[in-house]
Amino acid sequence: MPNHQSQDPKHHLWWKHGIIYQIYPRSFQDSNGDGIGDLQGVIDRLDYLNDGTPNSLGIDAIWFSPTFPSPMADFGYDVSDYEGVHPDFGDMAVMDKLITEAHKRGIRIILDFVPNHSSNQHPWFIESRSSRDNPKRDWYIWRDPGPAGEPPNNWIAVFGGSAWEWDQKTQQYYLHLFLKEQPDLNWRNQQVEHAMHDVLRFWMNRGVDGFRIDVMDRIVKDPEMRDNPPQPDRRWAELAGQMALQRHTQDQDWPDIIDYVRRIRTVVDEFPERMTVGEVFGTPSNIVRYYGGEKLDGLHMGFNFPLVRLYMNRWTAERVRRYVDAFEEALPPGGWPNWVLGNHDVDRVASRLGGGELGQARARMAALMLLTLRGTPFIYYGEELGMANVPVPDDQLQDPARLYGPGRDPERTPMQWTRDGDFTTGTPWLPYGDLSLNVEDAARDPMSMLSLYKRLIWFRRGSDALVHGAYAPVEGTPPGTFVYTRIHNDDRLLVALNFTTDPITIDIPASLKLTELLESTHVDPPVAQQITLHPNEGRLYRLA
Ligand code: ISL
Ligand code: CA
Repeated sequence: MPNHQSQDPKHHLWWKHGIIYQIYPRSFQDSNGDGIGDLQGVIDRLDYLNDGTPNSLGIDAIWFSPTFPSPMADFGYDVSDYEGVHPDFGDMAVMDKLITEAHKRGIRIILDFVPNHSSNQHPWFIESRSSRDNPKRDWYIWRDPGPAGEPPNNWIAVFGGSAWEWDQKTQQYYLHLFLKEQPDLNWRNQQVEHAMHDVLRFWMNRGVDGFRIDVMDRIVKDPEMRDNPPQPDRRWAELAGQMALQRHTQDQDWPDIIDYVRRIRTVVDEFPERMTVGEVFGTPSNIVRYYGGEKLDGLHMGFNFPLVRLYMNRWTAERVRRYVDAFEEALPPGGWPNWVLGNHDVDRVASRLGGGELGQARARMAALMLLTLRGTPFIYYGEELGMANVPVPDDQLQDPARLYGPGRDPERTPMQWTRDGDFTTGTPWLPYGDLSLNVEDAARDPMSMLSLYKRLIWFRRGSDALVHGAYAPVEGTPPGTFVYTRIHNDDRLLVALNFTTDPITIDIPASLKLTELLESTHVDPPVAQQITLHPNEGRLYRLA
């Protein structure tokens, strides 16, 4: 049976039918006035996320960006103890309480597993760098310099400069594909692999339901450490800076990564109903390699990122439909899709799509699409409010990744709960955005982004068509529109999206009889077979 067809609901575990909400822990809720969000703060806000009623958002799982002890060189993506909790966020007792309290509400907990690199303050690295014959030397990637003292190869760190750092004491370079404070672990050493597997078991034993896996695509590299070839297409360099001067044939997506992924999966499968979603990039066919092919014995899902890369002019119906169809086609049979509009590394969707009113209108339509496509939706905290990038004054910028402009702080600002913010009683670690956008007011306004998200989420939760149903694009609709059906037995829905800034009239084929307008990102229009979509409007219809 082709992939985009209806799926048997029996095979639907929580991570397939559920909606996953990403929390950047520093920015969701502070409970002790130090201006930094923490886990107790999240516990205090769990009812907002899901109290079992449509007054709440209605999500099924939370993915936390890293919560582990860390010197915070990369705000937690530099882990110095994989089996602890950073004191800024709480302690193990609060983590346990969070897991319990979340589970009481039917919310699953997904932690961020950072396997590619640790912090340079991790005891493993401190040992490894202490001498060349230390037993942990080979836990990281050390190489001799070239003949003139130069780095072993031409690899570039994602955050700029050579990926190799010279160690004066032991007279070798170590590899860091990110900051020099983030040395790459050597997964080709079995002790490392086993130690990292034990990290997964440690958290699953505490009740954690799954892992978002950081930089999944780079945990092993070319064992011969050969140079990356140059990227001949210079246009890429303008888009993405230094990294794009090379083709990452040797330090990304190395062919035997899948073996390591499969072994991670085997460990995760020791526990019932656990889930992995990995950070991978590139074409649909590259992403689906990480699902493990026909056997689906790799990741449960690889992030499907094309929508997070869409800016302003690239937001077209034709392009988005192409992405959707390409991913559906590339998935192995039974492979489950997923959709992402934003995360802690990219501009907020409302800003990317144009900012201001245009950005809001497009973000509303994007939300309707996100929550009606086939596959698991990921929501980045604040997206449900329509939060935009927040301009952060230069002297308050925190993100070390500042190669291209302000870095990632503008999309990491505190959640806006009320007109006063109410994220903290102290000074927030990053400034608030425009506080006229806040949960308290938005919850009272049926036209707000938040109310739209809540309605769509709760509708989706009760809809077999949206959760399990087949996806089929409707052909022959006017340029600038993307229309598709979601059908499961007699639950039949149609989604119509207008990506342009003009009204567009669509003649819906007579075989698809519209009976009821269920949702609009604009205002309620009358029901007819011929529908005129307002600029940037998306609609959801019931079919006869
Ligand atoms: O290399 C890239 C694309 O090919 C980058 O997009 C890179 O993989 C991405 O930035 C990785 O992000 C993740 O790991 C980083 C961390 O700073 C990010 O926040 C995290 O999402 C290092 O751990
Ligand atoms: Ca705090």
